[in-house]
Amino acid sequence: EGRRPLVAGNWKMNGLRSSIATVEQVLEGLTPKLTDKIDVLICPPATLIASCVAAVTGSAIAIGGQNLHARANGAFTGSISAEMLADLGARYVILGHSERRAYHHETDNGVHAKALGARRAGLCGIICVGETEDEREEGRTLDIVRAQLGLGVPKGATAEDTVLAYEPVWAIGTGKTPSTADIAEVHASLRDMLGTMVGKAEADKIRILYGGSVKAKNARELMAVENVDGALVGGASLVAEDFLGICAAY
Ligand code: G2H
Repeated sequence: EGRRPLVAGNWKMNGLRSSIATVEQVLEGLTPKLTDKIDVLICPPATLIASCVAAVTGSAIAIGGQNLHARANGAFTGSISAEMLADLGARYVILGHSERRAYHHETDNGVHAKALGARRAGLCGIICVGETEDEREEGRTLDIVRAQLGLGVPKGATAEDTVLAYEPVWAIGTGKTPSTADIAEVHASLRDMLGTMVGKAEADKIRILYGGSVKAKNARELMAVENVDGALVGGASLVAEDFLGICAAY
């Protein structure tokens, strides 16, 4: 398979200029032995992208955004385009995170448009999917995530422009995680669906991250699950020691 794992930190709406120190600590703590094996990404708030990029220049750490507007420019007060993120040196962008879906009414079609925007600007889009607690209890998990994938991921997606992240909504920031068997089932189903969309050869190259209460303590077990190609980390990415502990799962 040979998929290179990606450990991605999502700072959400956290971080002031003083938080650049966290990036520097992560940088210091990453050994070449580790960065030979994995890709490391930090997605700070947009206000810190430029200074984070400056802090990691020449290193193995990539910087990304947490959202974008699908259009390249225009009268969209308060919005930031893929081109603007790329111009700052961002290389990835998180798309369709459940918090954006819940609080900003993002739809699968909207995520699709944003993914096209990311591709247009040369960014890799990390497209998030995941079921709510009710949907899981109703046995609809696979239907939900496959529908989100089918509508959100654009035609012709490649491993260069697309990463998937499975984040069960009920596991986000709650300390709860699905069983490894449940994660394996969802990831296998997503990979299968990707295969029908982009062909098996490309689907086998696209990374599928797990996200939702990943901590240094559970990372080794979660990252060992088949078809789990890394982690999308929220809370535990805010403290360098915790984030490095997750990276060390590899
Ligand atoms: C899920 C995750 C990061 P946390 O949102 O995307 O957050 O690790 O805090 O559950």
